[in-house]
Amino acid sequence: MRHSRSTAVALACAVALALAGCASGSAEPESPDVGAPAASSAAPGLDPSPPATPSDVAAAGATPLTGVVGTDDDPEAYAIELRDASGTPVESLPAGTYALTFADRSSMHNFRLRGPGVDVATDVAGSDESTVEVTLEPGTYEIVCDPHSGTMRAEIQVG
Ligand SMILES: [Cu+2]
Repeated sequence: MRHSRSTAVALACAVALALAGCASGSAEPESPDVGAPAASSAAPGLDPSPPATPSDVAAAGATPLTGVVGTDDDPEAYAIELRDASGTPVESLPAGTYALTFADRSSMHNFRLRGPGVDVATDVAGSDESTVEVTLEPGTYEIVCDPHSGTMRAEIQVG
């Protein structure tokens, strides 16, 4: 009994030493080379998806549009507009790719743009000032606030 137990302990130590020696032997030369690229490749892999998309879209040259609910003075006002880069409300647009930035600072309205190939919207609750890329095709699009679609609605003609 004693004999076999001490043999097992000795074996375990030998295995542990062998593993430790093996690990440190291979880790020393490889850890600087392998560790650095793994860390730096993980960061760019995570970065592009969440925040980079909106700003990259705007920087890519797509024509900017702003989807506004409420008014500049009162975010809860019953108004909805699609504005061009100069702030002018638009009712018609040439077909093309646009960077639509939401200006939804209302807790009871949302902004939805819907039409051929496009259906983007903010949440009713909370603010959303993010940017999405939309490609508008010839046809009729609508901007609408879902909870107040009877009054907060307008059509945009794309040609
Ligand atoms: Cu509304």
